[in-house]
Amino acid sequence: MRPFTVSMNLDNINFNGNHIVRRYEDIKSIFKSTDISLEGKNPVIYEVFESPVPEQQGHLIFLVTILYPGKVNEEFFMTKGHYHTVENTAEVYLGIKGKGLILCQTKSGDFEVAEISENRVVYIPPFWAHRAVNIFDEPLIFFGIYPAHAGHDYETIAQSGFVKRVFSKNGRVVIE
Ligand code: M6P
Ligand code: ZN
Repeated sequence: MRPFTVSMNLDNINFNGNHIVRRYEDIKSIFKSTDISLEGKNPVIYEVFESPVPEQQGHLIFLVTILYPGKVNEEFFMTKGHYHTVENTAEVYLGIKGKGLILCQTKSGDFEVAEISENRVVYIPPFWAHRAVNIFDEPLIFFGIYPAHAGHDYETIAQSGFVKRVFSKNGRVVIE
């Protein structure tokens, strides 16, 4: 592979790699309850623009995630969340726009919440699952980098979920 550059222009983002789009119907099972008001609209909850890099050890995948504002009943829009299949691999996020929380947890039950916002860097160490939550009324946009061979383990989260959820209650952000 040869060195390359891509544009970070958010008005027209495209890294020429995978473009993942997840809508309400694709991921509604991750939320505490279903929301009839979203059934017909089936809004896009988030999209990810990945770099065109082979999923091989040695490479780094970089990406931009756009997590839209919204709620499923009282629960803020969020990503599915995952452990890495190769568990001893880390990830770095750089906040570009908006405000959110990165929920992190380990299989032994440790839990941590990291705030992400413009110009804030979040380091997710090896062995920590991660899920982004948009707690603001604008899109949460962040850049990320992780080892290209890491892989996504969604199954563990699908089975046991995250320890905590994030809700909007009376205009306040509540983690419970
Ligand atoms: C971040 C990264 C990606 C991930 C994306 C969406 O951009 O962690 O690797 O794919 O969020 O999250 P998820 O894969 O959990 O749906
Ligand atoms: Zn990851």
